[in-house]
This record gives sequence, structure tokens and C-alpha cells, in this order.
Amino acid sequence: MRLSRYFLPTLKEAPSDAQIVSHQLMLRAGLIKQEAAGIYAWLPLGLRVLNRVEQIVREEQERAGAVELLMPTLQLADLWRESGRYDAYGPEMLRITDRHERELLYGPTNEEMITDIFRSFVKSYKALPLNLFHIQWKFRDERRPRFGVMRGREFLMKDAYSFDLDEASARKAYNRMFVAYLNTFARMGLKAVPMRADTRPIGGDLSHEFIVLAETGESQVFCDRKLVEMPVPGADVDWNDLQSIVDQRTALYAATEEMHDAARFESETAEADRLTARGIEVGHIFYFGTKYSAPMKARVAGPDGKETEVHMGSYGVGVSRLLGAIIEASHDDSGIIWPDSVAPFDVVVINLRSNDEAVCVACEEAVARLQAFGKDVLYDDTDERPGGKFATADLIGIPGQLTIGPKGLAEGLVELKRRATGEKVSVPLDEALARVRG
Ligand code: 5CA
Repeated sequence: MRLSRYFLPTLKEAPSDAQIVSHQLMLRAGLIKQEAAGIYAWLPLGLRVLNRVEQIVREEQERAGAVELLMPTLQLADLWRESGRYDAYGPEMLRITDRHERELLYGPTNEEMITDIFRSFVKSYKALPLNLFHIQWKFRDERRPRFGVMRGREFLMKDAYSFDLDEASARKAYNRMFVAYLNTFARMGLKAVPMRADTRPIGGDLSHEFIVLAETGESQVFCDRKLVEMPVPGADVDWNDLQSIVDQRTALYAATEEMHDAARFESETAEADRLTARGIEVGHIFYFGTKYSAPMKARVAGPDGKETEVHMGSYGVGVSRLLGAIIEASHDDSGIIWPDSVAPFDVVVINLRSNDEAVCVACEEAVARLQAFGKDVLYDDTDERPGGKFATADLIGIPGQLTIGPKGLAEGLVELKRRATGEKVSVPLDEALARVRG
């Protein structure tokens, strides 16, 4: 991608209402633009990262056995009347009336709709266990939208819903999502700690929030320090028996503010291990049994032919919020430092003199060869001054920076910098390309 033909509206200064660093950097790096309180347009660079984050979430859901579908954003109010949540949900729900005076709502979550889809088609236990997920925009009319995409009104969520014949099997589904979440967040370079959590307004009695520790987090959290450094389970686990992995983590104290019990924290955790911190909730999983299947009559015939209500759970990831969380965890004074796994481009090629024929030829060769390795390349071919180009490259956080200018080229050298470490080397082009290839 040539920067001169791209759309990357960076800002010198962040607007003064952006209070936390991730919000400031998302605006300055041209990732998002606010359209209304808590509602953002995703600009090209932001969309690239959003898509990569979404893809990691998708791959890990599929690895855990969940199946993707796509439900609409608009839902019928009548469906929510069946569960009793239409009135219970309150002012956070955006309610809409169409030209036929039919009441609709912009979905804040999808328990009712997925239960309706399930009951329309599934009649026998033989289809179970089943876990269906989608990645779709939600709307919640938050009282205080703030911190950019961190607490938006319109936001992208991955929500999965599991259906099982009984509680024992539903707990296995819960464990699969629990482990999938540990793997998902680790792939984005995040350390997320599962913590006992409150369940409202989704319901149920078993629930964990996945929390990324960050000073600017909205929630106060309390946990055993050992949980933060625990190794990630990885893909090679026995997906049919995850209880020991879950037990290992849930045995240690970890709770959000609403669930915190100071006396238990002190008795269960050695003083040196007690960590009180702030955190960002990037995921939340729930087991709620028959809370929706009972009123909505989602039943299947069991092996004995008798009809039973299915046991359900739901599992959310804040896909758009994750961009804020990743930036909070990975930035410096110059800008964003994207982990390789979610970076919008792998390498930026910086042309230090865009009116110099030899430099342009060398840059174009570098771009073509990097692309031939399968790298995503941003080519800064603009006529900005070198200082401005370096500042932009640092701000937008592309992992590799390959700089080509007339002086180096005369000696057969280009400069390669790693954004994360700041480490720079001057080497021949072939060597620089080999290093990027890895
Ligand atoms: N139906 C359940 C699970 S699918 C549910 O809605 N859970 S939730 O309310 O906890 O939301 C799931 C995730 O969405 C949260 O963990 C959080 O990461 C993200 N999220 C929730 N509200 C917002 C918001 N206003 N802005 C950005 N992300 C949000």
C-alpha cells in the first residue's frame, strides 16, 4: 500500500477530551473518528487491526468447536418479552419503532435470538453439544460512554452460546470457552486473568470475567499474583477434559470488585501474592442453565424420549474494546507498538527522498520482495520530511521499519528498525529482507 494513495489522517495533538493513552493514540494514529458519543467510524488503519483481532477470536472459537453464524443487529421486542428482559433491560436498550408500528430494538446481546434459532431447528439431544457464535455490532446506550472504544455505545462483540443436555455437559462447554479465551488473549500479547464475576443482566450463577491488568482499567480487581504469570494452555490440550486447567486457575483467589470478599482474599492468599489492581474486562463468560430455555421453551428429546429444557451458557469478547486494551498494554511516548499478531502492516518501507530515482527504484524493489514473502507492506512514498516520516511510523506502531535513503544507498546500505525495541541496524538490502522474513 502506497501511503500517498492511502487514507491515514493522523493528528499532531489528541483532542483534549481523550483522557487515556489508548484513546489518544487511536485518534492520533488515524484508527478511528468519533461520530457521536460512544459511536466511532473505523478508518482504514483501525479497520485492519480490528479485522486481525476478529480473526484471532474466530480461529480460537473454531478450535474450541464453536460454529459461526451471523444474526442481525435489529431484533423484535416480542422475542425479548418471552424471556421477560424487554422491560427488565431498562434505558440501556435502544428501542426503535418501524413504519408498521412494530417494536424493534438494536441488540445489546443475543440470548433470546439464538434461543429462538435453536428451538426452531433442534429437536433431539443428538445435535448436542452445540455452540454457535457470531461477531456482530451491539448497541448499549451506556450512561457514560468514555475512553473511546473501551466503553462505546456501538461496539463489536463476539458472542457465543452453548446448548447442552445437562449441567455436567454444559460445564464442559464452559471450560472449553474458558481455555479458548486464555489462548485468544495470549495470541494478542495480552495477559488476561479469569476472575469470579457478577452475572447481571445476563443471569446465572457461574461466571468469569477475563481481565487485562492496566492502570486505566475501569474495574478494581483483587487476585493472586501467580495467576498473572501462569503459562497459557495452548492449542494442544485435550479439549474433552479441561477441568484440571480450569481448576488450577479457579483455585487461586481472583475477583472483581462486586464479588470481592476481603476476608477470604486474606485467608486464601499469602500477603506477598496479594495483588490489588485495576483492570480492563475483555471477555465475560456465563453459565445460566435454563434461564432462557425454560421461558422460551427450547427443549429437546433426550435419549429416553422425554423432553428436557437445554442448559445454556453465553460467552462474550469485546472485540473493539480489545484494541484499546492492546494499546494500553503496548505503547511508549512515541506511539503504539502493535504486537506482530495484530499489526495493520508487518513492515513500513520509508523512502527518505521520493524525488530520487535510485532511491525509488530500491524502495520499490524492497516492497515487491517483501510482498513476495507474504508480508503486508506500507510504503511511505510521500514527500514529507524524514523527521515527520519517522514520527508517523513510530506513532502507527508497525513492527518493522525499513528506511532507504540516498546516503545509505551509495554505500549499499539500508536501515532496519524494530519498533518494539528501537534496535536499529544498517545492512545491505538482502540482509534486511532476510531479517524481516525471519
Ligand atoms: N451475552 C453476554 C455474553 S455473550 C454478554 O453480553 N456479556 S457482556 O455484557 O459481559 O459483554 C461481553 C463483552 O463485551 C465484555 O466482556 C466487554 O469486553 C465487551 N463490552 C461490554 N460492554 C461494552 C461497551 N460498552 N463497549 C465496548 N465493549 C463492551
